[in-house]
Amino acid sequence: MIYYTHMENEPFHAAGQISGNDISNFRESGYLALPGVLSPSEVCESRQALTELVEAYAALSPSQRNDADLWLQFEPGFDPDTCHDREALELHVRKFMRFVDLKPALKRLVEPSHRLMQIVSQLIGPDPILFQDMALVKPPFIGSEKPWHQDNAYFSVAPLDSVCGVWIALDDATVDNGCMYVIPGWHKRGALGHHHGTDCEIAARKLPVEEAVPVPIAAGGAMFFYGMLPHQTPPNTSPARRRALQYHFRGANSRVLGGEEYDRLYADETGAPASCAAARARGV
Ligand SMILES: O=C(O)CCC(=O)C(=O)O
Repeated sequence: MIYYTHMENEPFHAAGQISGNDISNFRESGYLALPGVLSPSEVCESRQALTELVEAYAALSPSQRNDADLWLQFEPGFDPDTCHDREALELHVRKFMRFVDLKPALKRLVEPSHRLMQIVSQLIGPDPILFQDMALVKPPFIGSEKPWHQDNAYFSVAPLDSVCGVWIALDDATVDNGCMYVIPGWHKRGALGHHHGTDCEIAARKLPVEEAVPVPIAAGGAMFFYGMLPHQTPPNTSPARRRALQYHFRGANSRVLGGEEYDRLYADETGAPASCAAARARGV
């Protein structure tokens, strides 16, 4: 059953049900964008939770920050230890990681009864396992690019099609403020070699970047996508914030492999290990 939010007239997947067509589109294109996966109040609580994490971080001394459970990454060139203004601190955060045990509002979204989990279960099977939580927040004007990559380059999970990322817009994500871009269907093309440039990335010449499509999503909507789908987000060149949560799940029967086993599985068309760890080991 699809409800409508009173705010934006966007469908709200209150019951977490998706159609057979949605599932076929996910399998064929490698992604599925849905509006209203979070309710307006969940969007508001999630934004508030991120602000509170920055407040908690601001209260720590530099040495406490190194030891804290909470992990924040800032935009290049910004030193949080020399900034004593909380708002400026928040507007330079690029990434948060490992917050589900710190913020109940962000944990509720991945409880089995939540519509988000019900959608993931319909895509990769029942009882999906959460194995990573993060927030990617592109501040106005300075939010930097995330280059092309496959998320499986960062992981070591088998089978490769058992990984599903869920990227949730907490602000309207647009072409100007850095929405997702994907290459539909390229989750079926196998592992693509990664190297370390500005980040762990796939060289653009290995991809048909002319086939890339933007996936603008209104706040509360989410993109579900395979760990094998190449994707990228451009810099935020606008005055608008672009906050997003991202959770990664693996299927109930999936396994976490050791390095050598994963190097054999996640290998490019020549058989060369393609992951970020393999690139680091080769010094590229
Ligand atoms: O939200 C973003 O800007 C990039 C997210 C992403 O692709 C990732 O962290 O793997």
